[in-house]
Amino acid sequence: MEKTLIILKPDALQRRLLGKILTRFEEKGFQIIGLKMIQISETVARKHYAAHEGRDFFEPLVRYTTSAPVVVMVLKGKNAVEIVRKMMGATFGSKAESGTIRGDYAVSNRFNLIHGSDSSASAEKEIGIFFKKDELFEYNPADIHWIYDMSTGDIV
Ligand code: FUP
Repeated sequence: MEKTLIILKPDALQRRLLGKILTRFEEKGFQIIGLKMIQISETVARKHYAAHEGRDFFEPLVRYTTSAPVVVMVLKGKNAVEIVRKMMGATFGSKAESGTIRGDYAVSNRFNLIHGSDSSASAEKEIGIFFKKDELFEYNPADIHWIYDMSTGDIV
């Protein structure tokens, strides 16, 4: 099972889209193991987006990310990183396919509603930035045997 870090960005909260987006992940079958509302500090935003430092969009991106509260969460599931990225759609709202979160709810190339880790290694790093150990929960979802076929010993 893989973990991934999601940020429902300031526009998602301001536009009252939190419930709709969260529902997609719940209905898909992911397990929520951490969830909270925070306002991201400038220091944390710069650290989280360090890979983009020096790009022309970096400063506006930091301003956007820190401009209002966000919801951060950790999802768990088989291939969670790749599946969540597919559900999010392309980076630019204007390019994202219909049926994806950005494709259905965003037109902007910056205000694109959601962040999802782009690899398992980034997920581990990002989860460490946003969550303390005691804010993440280990529990057995009641329906896990109907989400995956686990009868063979594998998760299928
Ligand atoms: P993604 O992984 O899809 O969130 O996209 P990136 O890591 O490439 O970019 C991070 C954020 O920077 C995007 F969510 C939006 C913003 N961005 C811009 O504002 N302008 C750009 O040209 C590219 C990205």
